[in-house]
Amino acid sequence: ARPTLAVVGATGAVGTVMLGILSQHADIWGEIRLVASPRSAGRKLTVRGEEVEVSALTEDVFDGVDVAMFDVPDEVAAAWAPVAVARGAVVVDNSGAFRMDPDVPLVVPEVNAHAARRRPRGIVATPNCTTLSMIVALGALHAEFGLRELVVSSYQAVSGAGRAGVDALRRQLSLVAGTDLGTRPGDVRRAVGDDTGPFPEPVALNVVPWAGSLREDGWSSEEMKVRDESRKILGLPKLPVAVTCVRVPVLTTHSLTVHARFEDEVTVDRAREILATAPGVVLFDDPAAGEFPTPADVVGTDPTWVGRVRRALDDPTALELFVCGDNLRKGSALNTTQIAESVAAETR
Ligand code: 11C
Repeated sequence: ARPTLAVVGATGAVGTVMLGILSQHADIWGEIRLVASPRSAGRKLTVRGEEVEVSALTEDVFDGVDVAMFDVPDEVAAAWAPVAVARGAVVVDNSGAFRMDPDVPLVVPEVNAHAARRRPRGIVATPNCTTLSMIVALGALHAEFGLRELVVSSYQAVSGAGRAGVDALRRQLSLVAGTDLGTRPGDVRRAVGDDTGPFPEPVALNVVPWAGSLREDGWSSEEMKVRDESRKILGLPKLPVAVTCVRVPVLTTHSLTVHARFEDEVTVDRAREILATAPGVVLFDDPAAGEFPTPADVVGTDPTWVGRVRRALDDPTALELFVCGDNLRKGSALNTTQIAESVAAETR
């Protein structure tokens, strides 16, 4: 019999993309059970062309489930993933609750697929969408050149903050469209009002150098995640990583500028060969022809797109890159689904 899958958090921004991906990979699973908070229970969602009623998150909902994909807040995952495991499921979790647990592998199949097989807690974690938007390309370069240091800045889409982020940008854009706002200090803020949704400042006609919550010494939680998770996935626990996370008025697709320093001298030609052939990566890099990835073209696609590949002007061991990845697909739903499918394949 084909295995049973539960999707926990089926009604969210990532859950919705998961259902779309599951509909495209239709022959893997037997039953697909959709689970959400009691507030959403009873709603009907479409997956594989069929309407499925959403069940409330209870202990019993995991009976008979082989794999459970979770996309819920950290505290919900922390409480409920062990319940699903106790009922016999392997959990693939997209929250931050377990990523840095030494007994939970943090997996990106193109980079460290082998890690998913050692899971003493019955849980496999999938990284933060910002880490994921660059790590497939970096993993390929690391395998050849040996990574020594990373300096990155992110340009993060509002859907990283879920439906509330999307609603906030749409609302703000409707308030500033067709006006002359954005020409005087504070005019956008006054037009948008105090309700800036999940962001600390207006995001329409703006960039906001903040994502997540405050950690020690002025760092944001998002910046710490990019550093800690990159180290764990690449198996480089001391890798120096400097990150600045920035929110931009893009709906979906995170971008990053990357300065990556390697063990020895690198050539752009070899880097381009690696990126052009790495699974899950598309090299789109011809500035003379106006070709480089942008979120407007990358959104809705699966790969990590890389452009603007240059050798650092002042360091022959370093590369500069511009990377884009759909934060709801490879950044969350697709990576989670890939891991769930590889777990299902083990048991067949
Ligand atoms: C964002 N990457 O763009 C974040 C949201 O640890 O999975 C995802 C937080 C996480 O806001």
